[in-house]
Amino acid sequence: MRCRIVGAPVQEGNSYPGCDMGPSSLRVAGIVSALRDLGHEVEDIGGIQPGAIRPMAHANPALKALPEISAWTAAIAEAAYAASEDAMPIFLGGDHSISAGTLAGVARRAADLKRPLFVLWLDAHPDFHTLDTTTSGNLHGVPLAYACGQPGFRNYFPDLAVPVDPERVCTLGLRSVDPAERTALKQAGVTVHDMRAIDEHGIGALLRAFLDRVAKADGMLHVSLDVDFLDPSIAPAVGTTVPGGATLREAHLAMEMLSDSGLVTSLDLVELNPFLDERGRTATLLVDLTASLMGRRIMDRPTRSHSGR
Ligand code: DIR
Ligand code: MN
Ligand code: MN
Ligand code: MN
Repeated sequence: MRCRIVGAPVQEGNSYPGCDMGPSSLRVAGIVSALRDLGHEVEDIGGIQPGAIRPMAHANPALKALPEISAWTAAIAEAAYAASEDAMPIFLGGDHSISAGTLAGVARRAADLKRPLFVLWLDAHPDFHTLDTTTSGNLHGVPLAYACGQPGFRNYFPDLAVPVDPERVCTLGLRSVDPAERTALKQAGVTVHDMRAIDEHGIGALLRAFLDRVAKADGMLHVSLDVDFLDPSIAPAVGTTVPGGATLREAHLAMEMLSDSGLVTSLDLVELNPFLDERGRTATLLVDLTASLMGRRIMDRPTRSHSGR
């Protein structure tokens, strides 16, 4: 497979600075060599530059860095569209606001190819706020709503070439959902699997059902992996840790099933804050998970000791 690594060093969508170092940390942790070792052809195109910032006023006084994230979204959407032409793009965040752009770009690509785009959102949070409903004002809380064409983004974020159909979105791992998000997710018809569903049914059964839908529809599949999907005990390097997340094995099983499916056409690795990491532990885990998603199997895994490295 041809993979294209695209850095999106955005930190303004999050109130804890440091996510702009995410791409560097993932590169140091060996993302490129891990993919090459699996036989993939890897091109690292470096980092996206933000577009021109234009001043903006909005009625929601909580909003933070709206002009900056709007400019980033426009630049990332263009880059994502271009990067997905002849390769599988792997976007290195950056906070989760980058997915406003990555989803906009890959949705446009899927529309060109006349294939339905499905989205697997692996996160403690659904990031389904609009500019009007967010109370934290952190724009890493809005990308999925924006990409799904929820109201209130016009004149602030770039117009979408084509929205993602919310009925083709599956969120997995939720355990922190704001009231406005609950209502909007239900109304839009997003498939929501919270941590309780994972506990009760197992991550494998939930993911299998979704992958079957994608396969039946001959869909493309975008996977968006937020570090806080994982339990903080294994992935501490994120500003918004929430206890009770996916275990190491749940996460690897999900990646291995995604790999077997052959359906994944693009990937985000987001919210890694290397300033909060323990000697690259979380970055290394993200690289290992990406390797599982791209074909590494237990029998081929490098041996890691119990020291966690
Ligand atoms: C919360 C937290 N729903 C917000 N969101 C986070 O700020 O809107 N998303 N942390 O990843
Ligand atoms: Mn998120
Ligand atoms: Mn999150
Ligand atoms: Mn987040």
